[in-house]
Amino acid sequence: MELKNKISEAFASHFGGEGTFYTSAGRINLIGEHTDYNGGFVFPGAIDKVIMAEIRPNGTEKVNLYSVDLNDSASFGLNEADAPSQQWARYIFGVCRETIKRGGSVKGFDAVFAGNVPLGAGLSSSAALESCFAFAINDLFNDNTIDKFELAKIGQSTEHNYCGVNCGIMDQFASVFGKKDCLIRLDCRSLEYEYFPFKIDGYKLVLVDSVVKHELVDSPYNKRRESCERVAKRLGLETLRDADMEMLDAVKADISAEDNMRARFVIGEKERVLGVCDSLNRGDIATVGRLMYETHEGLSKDYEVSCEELDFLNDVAKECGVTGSRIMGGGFGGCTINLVPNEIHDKFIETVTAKFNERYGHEPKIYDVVISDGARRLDD
Ligand code: GAF
Repeated sequence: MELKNKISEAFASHFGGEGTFYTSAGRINLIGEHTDYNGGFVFPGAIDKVIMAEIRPNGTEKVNLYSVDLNDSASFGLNEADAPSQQWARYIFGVCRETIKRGGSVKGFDAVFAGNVPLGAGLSSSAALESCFAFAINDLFNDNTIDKFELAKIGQSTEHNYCGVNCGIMDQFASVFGKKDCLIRLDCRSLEYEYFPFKIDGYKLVLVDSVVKHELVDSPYNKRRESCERVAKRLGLETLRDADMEMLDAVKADISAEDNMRARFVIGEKERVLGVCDSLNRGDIATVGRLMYETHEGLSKDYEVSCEELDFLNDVAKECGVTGSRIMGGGFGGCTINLVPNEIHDKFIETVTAKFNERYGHEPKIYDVVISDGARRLDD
């Protein structure tokens, strides 16, 4: 059944009547991994995998939620002490609390939501959920007076303060600012951004999900961030944004070999994002692809956020002649993102599915994705 109908039926049966529909999207990132919390550049876009919610103020101080996909309900008040026990509901509780902390208004509401962003695949289902509710709360209770930058920060602070993930701003920014057919080159230090039309004739963006579950809260993601912060501190910098290889070499003796490797990756990645943007402008897709493979290599060997399955997927992509392929998102599982020429698309999918199945005893999941709009109200 279509997502909207499914939600509408559940809303009528749980709460009666109807509310207003809001949606937001998961994201891909063409390049620029682990650079956001280092004040660097990223190059994400929202995709056609969404979270959708039907919401109606209920005139109380209580929020009542029903998740269609989990078939689970939660209710909570709006004070700090009212945090719900279920993790999925904490994302929404966090958005309410972070809005209130910023002086915004939140009143009680009833909501039903569902989605098709694959969970644990590194496509930021959590950012989609956060930005969907942040957008809705802004619209329903704040006359849209909270600007979009703040909406993204509300989602990010939710991750920090209610979900235990010390993430950067990329995912929430992409979900809030996402625009059809455009990637966003975002400077994560200044939050200046530019939309890049992204519709490369003759290529598709294909995600291959290793189905190795990606949960940042249980991964060493926060540790990677700490490594970068240690090196920046040793260099006397606020973040690694202004670091270069020469500076890094100069403090080599004072930092651990591991921290050195992490910083080396970040410094290289920062440049690769700019390289990809320039290459796209020139229509040089081969260079875009080469830089994506370089990123994979760095994420695997220096940043050490890959796993056997993701490296395998990357090798198969290379063998099949895929233009660019790499781990996408935080790593430790989830998807590779692949820039695939149309003429080898079907063959690549067939080959990667068969080879992965042969090696790991189960098929990967494949998603062709299209760059789409991010958070918004659905009016029709
Ligand atoms: C996760 C985080 F949430 C982002 O902020 C970003 O750091 C990404 O991993 C790695 O680039 O998606």
